[in-house]
Amino acid sequence: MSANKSIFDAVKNLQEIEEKFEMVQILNEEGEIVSPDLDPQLSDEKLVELMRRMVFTRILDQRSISLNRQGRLGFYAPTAGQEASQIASHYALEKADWILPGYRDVPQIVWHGVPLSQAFLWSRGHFAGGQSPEGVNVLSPQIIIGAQYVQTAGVALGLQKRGKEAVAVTYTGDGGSSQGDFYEGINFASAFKSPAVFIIQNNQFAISTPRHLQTGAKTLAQKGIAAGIPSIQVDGMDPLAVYMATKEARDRAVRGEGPSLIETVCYRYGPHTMAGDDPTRYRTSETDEEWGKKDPIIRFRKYLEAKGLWDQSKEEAVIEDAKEQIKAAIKEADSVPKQKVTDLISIMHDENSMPANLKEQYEIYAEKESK
Ligand SMILES: Cc1ncc(C[n+]2csc(CCOP(=O)(O)OP(=O)(O)O)c2C)c(N)n1
Ligand SMILES: [Mg+2]
Repeated sequence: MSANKSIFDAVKNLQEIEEKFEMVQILNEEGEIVSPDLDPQLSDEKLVELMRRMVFTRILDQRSISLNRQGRLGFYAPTAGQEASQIASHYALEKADWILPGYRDVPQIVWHGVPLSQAFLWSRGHFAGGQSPEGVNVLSPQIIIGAQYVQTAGVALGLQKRGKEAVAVTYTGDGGSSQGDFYEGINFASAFKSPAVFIIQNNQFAISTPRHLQTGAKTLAQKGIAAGIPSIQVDGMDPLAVYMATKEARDRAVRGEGPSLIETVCYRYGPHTMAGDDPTRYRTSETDEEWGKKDPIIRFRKYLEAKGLWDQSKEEAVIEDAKEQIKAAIKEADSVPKQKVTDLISIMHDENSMPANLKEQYEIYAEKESK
């Protein structure tokens, strides 16, 4: 026996854990159910509604890109390719749940009740875009990578202390799962057994950094294990797998069994944001094509068509409706008065509580703006 051979085989220990993280799939690329035992058995009506939301969201992405190019939107992070990860996970939630999104997660907050016009104002950096209507449990999309994971631990703890039957759900990316905030958030929520659902949308890139350079971990899901959190990796292009995983995680959280972590393996078809990155510099058209074949909408369409639940005319009606709603929402966003410098101060402080230096500036701008 060699002198430096340890009695405990730590390498084998790691391998055994990593091997357990197989990617769970329910609906394959051909639109066939491959894991009938895991099928969430959604009613026909619910299946159709899920498809409607995914198609609507794809159109919202296309229109947002073109509005951005026309200079009618500000910051925009494209979502095409991530509809199953975003919409099917949101579909497993209830109105009482809290969503803590990242900058790419605008579709989920829109389906949770944030008016589209307000999402557009958020894109423009207008403060009104960050003010969720009463009863819509959504925080403003986070720009600081991973910060929403810490906030989620706090919101979940708050729900727990108030005895609410609701969970806090958050999203980050493959890149976000390398942040300190990510680990702090999942650890804290697990230590307190708080009702949180942590979702990592692994879309393969953090801007131009590929997944394989991101971490030494074989899966991102396994990162939850160190925090003592039930964790799963699912096919993030499969709406049924994402729905099932999120529903189970939510059920567990409201039963008082603590947080869960879900890695959705997916792909963003577009650029990182509309601020000018060029994906052709860090990935190939072959990779794009390979992922295009896994498309969540194509496979769900096949599945629903085979069941006689979907056809071209239904899809066209959704597309028309989406275009109309988007048109009306951008018009509404345009009608909101432009924000003023004084707004930026007065939404933080009332006149009596303003620090003296801010009050001075407030008065200077109030004077200018009155002209
Ligand atoms: C703390 C912090 N560091 C760096 C950035 C700059 N940044 C913006 S997006 C991004 C990549 C994030 O990638 P990922 O988490 O995979 O999410 P994705 O954009 O792919 O959805 C980085 C590094 C930031 N916003 N915040
Ligand atoms: Mg990413």
